[in-house]
Amino acid sequence: MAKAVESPAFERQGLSDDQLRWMLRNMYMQRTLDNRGFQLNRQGKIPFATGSEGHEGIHAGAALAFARGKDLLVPYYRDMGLCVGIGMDPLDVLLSMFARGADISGGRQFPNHYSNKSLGMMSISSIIAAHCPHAVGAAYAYKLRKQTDRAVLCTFGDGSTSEGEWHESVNFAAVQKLPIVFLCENNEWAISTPRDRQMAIKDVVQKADGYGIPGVIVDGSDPIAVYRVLKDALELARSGGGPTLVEAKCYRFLAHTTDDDDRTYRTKEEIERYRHLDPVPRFERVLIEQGIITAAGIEESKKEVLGVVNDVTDRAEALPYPPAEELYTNVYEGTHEPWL
Ligand SMILES: Cc1ncc(C[n+]2csc(CCOP(=O)(O)OP(=O)(O)O)c2C)c(N)n1
Ligand SMILES: [Mg+2]
Repeated sequence: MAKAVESPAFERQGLSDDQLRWMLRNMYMQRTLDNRGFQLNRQGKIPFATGSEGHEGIHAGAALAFARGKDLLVPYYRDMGLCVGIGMDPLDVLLSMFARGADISGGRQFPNHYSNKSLGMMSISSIIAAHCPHAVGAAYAYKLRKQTDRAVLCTFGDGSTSEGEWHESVNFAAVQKLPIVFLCENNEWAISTPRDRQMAIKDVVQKADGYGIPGVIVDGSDPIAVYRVLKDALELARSGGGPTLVEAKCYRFLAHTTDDDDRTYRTKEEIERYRHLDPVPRFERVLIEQGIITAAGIEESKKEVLGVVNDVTDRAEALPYPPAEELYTNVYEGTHEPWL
């Protein structure tokens, strides 16, 4: 049965003051990078950006639960804060946005579709849920190789759980008891499709029952609660206990991407109704109440983050596109150039 986890009264879950302030900084970093993407797009400097405003609590908590150097992250396109949280350089975010030659994919990937082998981060797929079988395949490999101290963290949105590949992946992982955690970032929308047009159940986590795995709901605007739930689920996976489906409730405050006009399918009033779920002011309040940060400390942290984002924006923008003659480099195996 799915078990609901309430956001408890403040309980630091073994996290130090520095780790708690790190979480807040990660949330500022995500929001600042998000806004930078939208600004650069509106200035005509980059073709496309995604926004993850509202998902920051999930990303900060998940990033701390992830065991760097051991676990594998198989993220989706809305996971900028999670990718930066496990160690991706913000410069790489901007290089991807600007499609510069120095980008990890050489400027060839869709913007915001990062990968980073050294951090254990698989490439992001635009095709929703297409990455779930890949994540399960990696978890299967860990099992076959008896690498018992490693787990896979696979993330996706609520809409992705309607895809056949999602169901096949969860079923296979459950039957094989694979070391994987499925993290659904339920932001109530799949572009213009609201949750109640996507599924006839209230909670995504109910789907866990159909596959015989544990399902846990967590308040995605509380990074400490997310950390606790994911830490337990990843430990269960690493120790041979099989998969867990975690549903982190949140809300998408920005349009789906810079290409989307959300005024055509939802009202401003609805967005305001969800404002109480905004993880950033909520977590600021918690840390101030607990004496872990001061109002001045908050301003300092925001300023420092803005300085980093300004710096990486300038550096990325100043770099060149990949040279035209390298169009096919690392795209096709060997020297094969299909249209020459
Ligand atoms: C297989 C497939 N169908 C449709 C699309 C178009 N599409 C891109 S994102 C998206 C919505 C996904 O919603 P959700 O999984 O809830 O993630 P969110 O964007 O809300 O974080 C859709 C339908 C796609 N990329 N791939
Ligand atoms: Mg969604």
